[in-house]
Amino acid sequence: MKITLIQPALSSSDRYGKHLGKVGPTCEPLGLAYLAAAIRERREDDEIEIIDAVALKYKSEDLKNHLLRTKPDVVGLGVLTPMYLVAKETIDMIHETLPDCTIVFGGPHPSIFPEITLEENPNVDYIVIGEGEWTFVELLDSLENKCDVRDVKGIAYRKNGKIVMNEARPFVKDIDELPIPARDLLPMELYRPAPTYYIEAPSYLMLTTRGCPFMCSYCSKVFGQTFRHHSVDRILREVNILINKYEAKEIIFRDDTFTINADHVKNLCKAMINQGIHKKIRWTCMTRVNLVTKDLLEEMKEAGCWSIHYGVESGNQRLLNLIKKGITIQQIQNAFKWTREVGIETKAFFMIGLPTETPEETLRTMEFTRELDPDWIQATITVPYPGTALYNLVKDTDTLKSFKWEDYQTWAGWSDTDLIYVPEGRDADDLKMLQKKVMRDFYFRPKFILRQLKFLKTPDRIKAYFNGGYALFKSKS
Ligand code: B12
Ligand code: SF4
Repeated sequence: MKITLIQPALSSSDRYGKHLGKVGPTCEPLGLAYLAAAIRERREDDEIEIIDAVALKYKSEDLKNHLLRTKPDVVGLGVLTPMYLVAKETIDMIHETLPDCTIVFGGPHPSIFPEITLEENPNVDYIVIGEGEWTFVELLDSLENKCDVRDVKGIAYRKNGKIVMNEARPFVKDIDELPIPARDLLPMELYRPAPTYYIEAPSYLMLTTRGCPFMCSYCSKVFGQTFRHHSVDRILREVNILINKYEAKEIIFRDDTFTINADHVKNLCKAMINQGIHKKIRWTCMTRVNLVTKDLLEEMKEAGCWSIHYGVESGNQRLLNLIKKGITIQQIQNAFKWTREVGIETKAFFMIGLPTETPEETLRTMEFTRELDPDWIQATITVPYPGTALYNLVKDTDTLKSFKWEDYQTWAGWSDTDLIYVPEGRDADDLKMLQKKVMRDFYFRPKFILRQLKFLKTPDRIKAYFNGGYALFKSKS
């Protein structure tokens, strides 16, 4: 069979606005590369391609011409909430262009709303819910053999005009059984992360874990509560492919919570050092402030970790408790202090406009960004993504302003989209202004500028800093 996997074309400027969009990330759709690898392993005769319409800057017409040339039997689209509208338009175009092609939707958005998505998209044939590798392979087997799909766990579809939800598929227990993502099908030379994630390109994404046991109320978890990690051997095999085949200078471990299992991370660090990997690449990761200790950080530093992104979210303990973040202000302060002491850069994610957040609490968060003094911050506006506890809490109230999924953007302050969610008593324009102010007040400090001068080494970074600074400057406060 001929299978084409597509990442729909939602560009960086669609998401971050005209100015900030210039430094927005263009990242590998790893989900599609995982699927392609699984198909290759189990269905050797298939022809598979991935079209990353974002990286390739494909317009609808380009995609149409491409599909007319290649004529796939099955097209699969991976869909996050903000790309839903673009994905919808794309499938209608595909159906018009290739009426016999089977169309499959997967990824976070259709996994959260399988029934509604089928109702709203008569041209979608199947929805794959959750982890897609084995589900998609089994679905393809059934389609090719013209069997009934009722035994394929984890799909939703229409039968005799009615929507059928098959039995759910359990998460993959041993994630080492998943083949290494087929990056050779991606335009790897086109990917650039956001400036705060790398010093020197090429810098590529990699995942070493799936699942997160924490309960943050704003988080939509694709991979469930059960934490699973790859073995050290499997991780290093993939790292070596990135270094040797794709000439990676850096790796971004984009796991939700990289350090959940400290012993495993220590073993990984030791193996990186033993194999000399720490001399070939730098790496960065994301984790929680309650999941680091100074000795763990020391080992990470030695193994090549140059920066860590922490989810801080707020400078107010009341709000941290409310969103079930499960961390304390003291833990935040400790983690940033230790990380700085061992010589790893710190980056802090903050959220503006949390439920019930007062103007004074927003200001307190702004002060906290400076007191904590990380190397970088990112302040986004709270968006209740479907499938989260926060969404369920607000969906029937008038604080949720819209179900236009394309507006579910956390960068509304920059992109001029309307705010999706405005906590009671707060003003949308005020929140948008505050998002810009938090960032500008942080970045336009002499201390920040002087500290960052040391990184202005490559044309890439000079351009990124210039565009980032310009975007911050241009935004009206
Ligand atoms: C890397 C990443 C990014 C990257 C790249 C995104 C991309 N296109 O892949 C960047 C930085 C660009 C990004 C941006 C955003 N992201 Co993001 N991101 C992630 C992260 C950390 C990893 C994604 C990943 O590679 N996962 C690993 C692969 C294996 O999983 P997967 O992509 O989900 O694919 C599996 C299944 O979903 C399924 N599947 C996926 N596609 C398809 C297609 C078919 C046909 C089939 C059958 C199956 C299938 O099978 C795959 C294999 O099991 C996830 C968190 C996470 N743990 O997944 C958040 C996550 C996907 N992001 C999220 C969000 C909210 C955003 C933003 C909206 C944030 C913002 N600031 O505005 C933007 C939107 C970007 C956009 N284009 O619309 C949410 C999605 C929520 C939602 N309802 O859609 C997540 C889940 C984070 C979270 N916990 O809340 N993100
Ligand atoms: S925000 Fe991070 S720590 Fe919290 S539940 Fe989501 S993945 Fe887990």
